[in-house]
Amino acid sequence: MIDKVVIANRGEIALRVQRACRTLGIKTVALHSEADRDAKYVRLADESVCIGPAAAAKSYLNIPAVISAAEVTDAVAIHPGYGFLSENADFAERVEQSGFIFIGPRPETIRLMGDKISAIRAMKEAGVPCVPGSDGPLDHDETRTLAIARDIGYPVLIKATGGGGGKGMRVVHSEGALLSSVALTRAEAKAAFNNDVVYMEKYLEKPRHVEFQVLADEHGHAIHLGERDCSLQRRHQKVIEECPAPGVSGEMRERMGAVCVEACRRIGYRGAGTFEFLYENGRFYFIEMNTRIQVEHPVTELVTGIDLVQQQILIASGEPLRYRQEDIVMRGHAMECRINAEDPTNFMPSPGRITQYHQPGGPGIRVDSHVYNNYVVPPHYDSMIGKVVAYGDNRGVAMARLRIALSEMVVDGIKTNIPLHHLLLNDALFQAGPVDIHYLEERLKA
Ligand code: MV4
Repeated sequence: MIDKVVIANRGEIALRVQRACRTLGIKTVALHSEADRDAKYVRLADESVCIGPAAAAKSYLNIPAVISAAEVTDAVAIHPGYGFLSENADFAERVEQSGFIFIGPRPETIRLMGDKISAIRAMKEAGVPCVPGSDGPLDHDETRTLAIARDIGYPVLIKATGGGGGKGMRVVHSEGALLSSVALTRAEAKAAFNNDVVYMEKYLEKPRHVEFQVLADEHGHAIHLGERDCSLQRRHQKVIEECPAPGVSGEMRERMGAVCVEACRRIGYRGAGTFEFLYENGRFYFIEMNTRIQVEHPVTELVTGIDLVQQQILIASGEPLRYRQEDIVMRGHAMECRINAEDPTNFMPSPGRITQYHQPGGPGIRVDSHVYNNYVVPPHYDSMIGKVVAYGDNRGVAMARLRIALSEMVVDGIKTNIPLHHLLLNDALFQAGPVDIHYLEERLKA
């Protein structure tokens, strides 16, 4: 059994993982950079180790430093959180080679899913519906590339297999622009990811982003925990997420959930994972799989009542899943606002001292945040300082509670995106139901 976990992350997720460990009676080791030395969650941990200077490359991304910290504290397992080393297959491999448990999927699975082409191939073989496309890399035969695009039909999207977070993508509207666009995407991908392999998909013009949460153990059991809608995003940064996705019927959920569960079995998936789909005209198209716990996991926790981080740890301990699919009941609706330390008008980061902090509460409100009065938001990392999550019997109740919670919340001394959340929660179209992935940016332009 795991009795001590190293938390290889910072901020709200480090605190979230720490809470899950404590609930399970597991000791925690907080790793921190010099910039995070005084954070309260670091002091709350049973032990802490400074792993380097503020720059993430020298601390939270420093693999030897993380593994040494596990060695000196005699820990059993390492939880990577999200971001940083969470989807680094080489890291997972070195954790295991050093004799520790990586709380996540097998390194080979992370590698398989980290390469978009191999991920799509594996999913297609497992029966998951994918976007019509090149079914593999584009080669240097221009006639063939032109033929694939003609076959798919314009517009098409050129994507880098090593890409992510929206980098390394280009929409092509006509044949005349195709070959130069492929060459440009290739060159950019080579520069950004040192991998010039690109592929082609039909470009879906107004999809929603709907993702399915899964849990799988080492014993061949897998379950799904329904879906989330994360369409409200700006520059590939999600802003508001919700569970369930409005308009996805119980029948559709069961069908797509079963598809994801079967795919987990086929690839021998282990741990928590997310299947990302584009959802357009009632159809799902797989685009990517995330092999980590995600920022927006609390909305699923509120609707299913299951602690996903605890489940990750139990699975990593080798335990069989305690839930069967029929035990998973989705009840009510949850919505999450990501609170960022940023200027709400120009989205510039706004680090600095929080001179006054007041956290909202009341029925159905959950706040996941590591900040407090006089906390200094460091300038070195992502600007998210926490999440306000609301639960209610239905979407309207959840949204009303979220609106009230945000109006109670006080974060003085820095700028935050709370005004943007008020705008969105009061937006008639978003209130009325689902919006597509372009809605927020179009709304901001208007
Ligand atoms: C797409 C697409 C339309 N058609 N693929 C963006 C990042 C990466 N996760 C995949 N992305 C997209 N792939 C096809 N075939 C549109 C996007 C996309 C997007 C997807 C999810 C959430 C937000 C997005 C914003 C812009 C574009």
